[in-house]
Amino acid sequence: MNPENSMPIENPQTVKDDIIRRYPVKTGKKRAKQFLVNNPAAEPRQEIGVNVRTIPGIITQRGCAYAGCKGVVLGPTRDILNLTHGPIGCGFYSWLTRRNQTRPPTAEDPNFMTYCFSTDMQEENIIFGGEKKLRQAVEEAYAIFKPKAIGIFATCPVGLIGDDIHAVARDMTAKLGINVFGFSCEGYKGVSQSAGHHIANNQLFRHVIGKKPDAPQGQFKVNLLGEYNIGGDGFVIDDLFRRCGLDLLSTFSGNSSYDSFAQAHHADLNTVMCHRSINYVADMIEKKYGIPWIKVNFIGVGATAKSLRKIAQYFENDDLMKRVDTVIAEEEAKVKAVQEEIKGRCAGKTAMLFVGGSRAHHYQELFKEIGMKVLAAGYEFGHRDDYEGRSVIPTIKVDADSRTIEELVVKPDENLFRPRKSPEEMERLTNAGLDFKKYEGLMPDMEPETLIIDDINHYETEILIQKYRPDIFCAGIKEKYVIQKLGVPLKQLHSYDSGGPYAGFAGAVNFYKDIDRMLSAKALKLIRPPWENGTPLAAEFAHVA
Ligand code: CFM
Repeated sequence: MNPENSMPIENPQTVKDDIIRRYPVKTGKKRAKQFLVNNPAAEPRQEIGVNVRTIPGIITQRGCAYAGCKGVVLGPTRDILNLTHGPIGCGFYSWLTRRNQTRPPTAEDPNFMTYCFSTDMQEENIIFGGEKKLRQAVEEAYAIFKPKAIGIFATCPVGLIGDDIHAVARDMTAKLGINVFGFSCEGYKGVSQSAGHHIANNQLFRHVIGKKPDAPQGQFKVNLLGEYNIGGDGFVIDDLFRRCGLDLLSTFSGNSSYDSFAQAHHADLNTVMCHRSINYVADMIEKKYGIPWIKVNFIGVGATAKSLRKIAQYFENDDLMKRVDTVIAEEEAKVKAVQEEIKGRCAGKTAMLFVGGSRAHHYQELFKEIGMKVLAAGYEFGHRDDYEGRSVIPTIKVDADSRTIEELVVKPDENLFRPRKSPEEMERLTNAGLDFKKYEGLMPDMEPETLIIDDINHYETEILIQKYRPDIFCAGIKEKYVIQKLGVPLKQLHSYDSGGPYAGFAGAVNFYKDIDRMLSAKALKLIRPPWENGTPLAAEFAHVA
């Protein structure tokens, strides 16, 4: 029963069938592959259809490749001057809305994140070409800001008219003597922003990582990959690492700088937080420089403690392990009382999470810790490995859309390749339970009979809410007000609304409190959705033979 409205919860298979039945046949067939009733024990294991184009006409939650490249991966880097080559809207709408924070070490250090740089293409540039304007913009930006590096980001029209941003980047590198590189991240380049992550990361790997020869000081040198410092999450993790005695060389890309990327190859361990956006970089760094990687998660108290212990286990140092245990004990003591109190009010309440490519999984930890149940979840743009685990990677079919994304061929670097652990050490650590390169994905972590829906759309969201009336829905700004008008509170798990940080122990407390407050608020409960309030407008698809 759903305690809120005492309606019996429908059988999930019936919910799925009911949703699929309402689509035109072809659309229904496609959507059925992306829509599972979870059965983690199934043999053979369930396979989900993902990373395919959204059907035109459907209101998706997804973003574009440009958003994934310029906004997600390079957006949080403060001293690379990010120049959008395109009409002004692309630059404007990717300007700081993600709440990715940064802290330059001193007031003199550059921070370009508060600026929005664009070539502001006009019709004339579309017709006669925009390269001249791009050259001028790069020179002007250099003259004013004197950055170490400039990134040029292509938008859809740039790809369509064929401006060669890479040729401009090469010329400008030669002329200005700084690192200028381009990203062919036209919005249409892939089926979602996931393609843009890959384009961004390939270029960082090619043009920046490994460029700083001097090794920084430190005993336990790590990088954190796939943490973007939304709402200050990265600051919380930085603080935990510092107190444990870990030396964080580089975060990709929360609170990052050009030099931090350039020195990443000096680390002895890579830790991967958001698997979707960056797992291939961890693989490439391992191949080229010999640095192993492990999956971590700093969302949730249990997950944070486990991740810190995994890092300490890797370094096989008793002092480090003791320090980590002390930090965990101190922090857990502070969290427990809040957790228990809030659990008293939230236990048994229900949540749905439809977010990006990793948070729909990671945030389930926090809900579980206060006794809440997740009824349905899914990614906007996850790949099969994010749902089913990395063991399926060799079986993933490469289709025409993924073929447009370059796969770099990486070999061990002649001078810089240095395996951090011998094969015997790696084996010993693996046998002791340290899983290298392992991610099990979202599906095994969810209860049987929950719904797993990839690239959920507005229409399906509304039916889910009608049928289940969850106590809270987690998604983004595009969904927020539509869902709240149906009487259900929406927590933004992209920008966190005005809240956060939610990472680590301190972040968990913030999250529990925010959820508790949202579930206790009475206002939205007064709103009756259309189906409980007279006759809603109904429409049917015309089934054309
Ligand atoms: Fe990774 Fe992200 Fe996410 Fe992502 Fe994103 Fe984001 Fe996200 Mo919004 S990199 S996949 S492309 S954790 S911007 S910080 S919240 S959709 S779940």
